[in-house]
Amino acid sequence: QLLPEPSLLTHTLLGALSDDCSLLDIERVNQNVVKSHLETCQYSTEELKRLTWNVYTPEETQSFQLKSAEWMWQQCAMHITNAIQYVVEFAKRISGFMDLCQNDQIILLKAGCLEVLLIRMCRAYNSTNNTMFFDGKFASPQLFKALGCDDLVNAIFEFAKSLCRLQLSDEEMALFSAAILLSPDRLWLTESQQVQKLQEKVYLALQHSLHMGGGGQEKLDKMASKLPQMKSICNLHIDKLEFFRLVHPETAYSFPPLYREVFG
Ligand code: CLR
Repeated sequence: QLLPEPSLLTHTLLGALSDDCSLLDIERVNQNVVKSHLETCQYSTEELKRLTWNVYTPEETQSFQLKSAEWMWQQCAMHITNAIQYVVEFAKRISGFMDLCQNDQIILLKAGCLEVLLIRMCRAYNSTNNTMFFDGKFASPQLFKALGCDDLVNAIFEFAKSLCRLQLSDEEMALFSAAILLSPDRLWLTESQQVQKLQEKVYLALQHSLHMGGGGQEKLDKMASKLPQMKSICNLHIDKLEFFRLVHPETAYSFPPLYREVFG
């Protein structure tokens, strides 16, 4: 046999590439990131599975549609803020994150937390009926009509659907989230070198995990191809929030402080 098995080749490459990142290191990074994800993902897979058929009735959906934009934004901002707190906790548990200077920790979280939420979201999305877990039950995109941003909501649901098709495991989601959070190219980072080192380790762990689980490079490419879509959803969210702030300054002012800080 001329070519070694992919996993062997990966071993050889990893062994040859870095003395400071052995397979043992990679395994340690993997375990730390996956554990952090599972401890902070807000809803367990079992819990979500158990609730799959808990869908809002047409009457309930309509009552949400009849709410004011202010009320609906307030509710969504509250749920998103709550979810962000779990993402912050996830970041804190990633080895090395807390060793970064506080300035960089904040920059990474501000820039990456919505992207992490978008990845986590596919756990809370049911593609068989196009619904998303929201406040205890599964909601269709129409339920969010009162927000007045159908394009954003539809883009979010579309993204969830397309990410779901990749059928990421919790391990893959965990490593993907950590790799995105630890992006060394975020603006205003002071120690981007250090961030890059952390990201490299997580990336190697993700690569390693994908090669073990089969699919390998193809799946990694598909994951990477989702990044532009995530960026555009983040930008659209900022646009919508800005517009809402113009029309309803008092309501926007009463959004949770964490939400305002992250997206302000
Ligand atoms: C994402 C995964 C988190 C838990 C969570 C909390 C809030 C949810 C979010 C998930 C998915 C998207 C969501 C959001 C609340 C409002 C938002 C349902 C499940 C919808 C799409 C409306 C967008 C509103 C804009 C104003 C941003 O672990």
